[in-house]
Amino acid sequence: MISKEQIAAKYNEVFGQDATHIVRSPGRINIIGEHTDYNEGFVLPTAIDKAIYVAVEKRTDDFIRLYAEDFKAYFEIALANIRPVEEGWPNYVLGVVDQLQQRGFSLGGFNMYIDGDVPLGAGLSSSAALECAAGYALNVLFDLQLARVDIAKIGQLAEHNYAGVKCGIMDQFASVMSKAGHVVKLDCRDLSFSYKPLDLGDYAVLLLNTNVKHSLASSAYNDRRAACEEGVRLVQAAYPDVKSLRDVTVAQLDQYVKDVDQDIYEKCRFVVEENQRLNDACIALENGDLEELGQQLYRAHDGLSKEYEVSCKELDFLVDYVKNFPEVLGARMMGGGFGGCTINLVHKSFQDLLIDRLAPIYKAQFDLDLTAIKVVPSNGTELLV
Ligand code: GAF
Repeated sequence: MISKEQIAAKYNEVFGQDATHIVRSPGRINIIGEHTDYNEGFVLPTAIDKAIYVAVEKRTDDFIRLYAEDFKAYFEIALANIRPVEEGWPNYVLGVVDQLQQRGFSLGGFNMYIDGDVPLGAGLSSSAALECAAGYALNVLFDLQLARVDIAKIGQLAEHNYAGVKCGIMDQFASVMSKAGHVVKLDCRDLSFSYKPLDLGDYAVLLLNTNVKHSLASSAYNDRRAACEEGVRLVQAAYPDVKSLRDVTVAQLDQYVKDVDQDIYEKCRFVVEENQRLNDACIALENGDLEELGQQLYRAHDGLSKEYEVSCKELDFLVDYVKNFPEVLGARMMGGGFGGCTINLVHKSFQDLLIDRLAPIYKAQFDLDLTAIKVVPSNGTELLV
C-alpha cells in the first residue's frame, strides 16, 4: 500500500507545490460472472487492496498537466483541445475530462500526479481505477456534485471513447462502490446491487499472474460483444421483447441461433450459462458451501476457455495445474481474458507452498515469471486528503 504522505511528497517534488486533494481508487477482482456485464447480466466483483492514487491541484490557466510515475512521463494539453492521444496512458484521464465537458461542466486547468500499486496489464482493472480516481478527484476539485455511480458511468464511457474498449460497467462500479470484506452482486441491467460477505473461512483469494497480455485483447473483446448482440438479434426475430442475453434461454438459442451460426451460438450460450453459474455460486457462498463455489469457478473457466474462447495457454495451464491439489477449491481466468491473472480459492496454509511449486514449473514451460498476488476485499474509491 502506498501512503498518502508518499503521494503528497511526490506531488510536491514533481509540481513544486502541495496538492489540495489525494484520491485512492482500487483495482478489482471478480469471483464469477465474466463477460456478463455488457449483456445486462450479473457480476460478483470487489475492490482489492491495490489501487491507483491521484493527487490534484487547480491551476490558474486552462491547461491540464499530468505526471505518470510508472512511465516517469509528463503530458500537457489545453482544456479546449481535449482528444484521444497517441501516448496511451493520458487517455484514461482525458476521456473522463471529455465526458465531464460533454455533460456541460466547465472545468478549470489542473495538475494531476498519478501513481499506484495495481499491476498494469494483469486484468485487475488499473485503467478503470485510474478513470475513477480521476473522476472522483475532479468531482471534489471542481465541486461537481456527482454521485459515485455517475463517476463509474463516466469512467466506462471514457474507456469506450478514449481506449476503444466497449467494456461493461463492472470494473468501474467495483472500483467506486465496493465495501471491505464483501463482494458486490451487481445487476448490470438497472445497477441495483447488494453486498455479500466474502466469508472464506480457512481459504483465501490468491491471484496468479501469467504476466502475459495478448495484443489482440481489445479487438477480440469488442468482437465478443458484437457476437452477443448478433445472437440477441436472431432471437428477437421470434421474441421481440428480448432486450439482451439476460432475457434469453438456452432453449431459445438452440432453436434460433444454433443452426444459423455455431460460433455465435456458443458465445451466447456461455453468457446465459455464466449468469446461471453466478446465481448458483451466490447460493453456495450464502450456504458456506465453498467446495461448490470452487466447482463453479472451474466450470466458468471451462466455458471461458472452450466456448467463449478468451483464455490462452498460460491461463489454461495454471487452472489445470491447481486441480491437482485438494487444498485448492477452484480457479479460473479472470477479467476480459487473453492473459492477466487466474483467481484461485486456496487454503491459507497452502498458498506459499503452491507458489513455490508452481513458479519454477511455469517458468520452465513458458519462460515467464509467475507472480502471485494475495488480495483482500477492500473499500471503493476514497478521498485521502
Ligand atoms: C473487462 C471489462 F472491462 C469488463 O467490463 C468485463 O466485461 C470483463 O472484462 C469481463 O467480465 O474487465
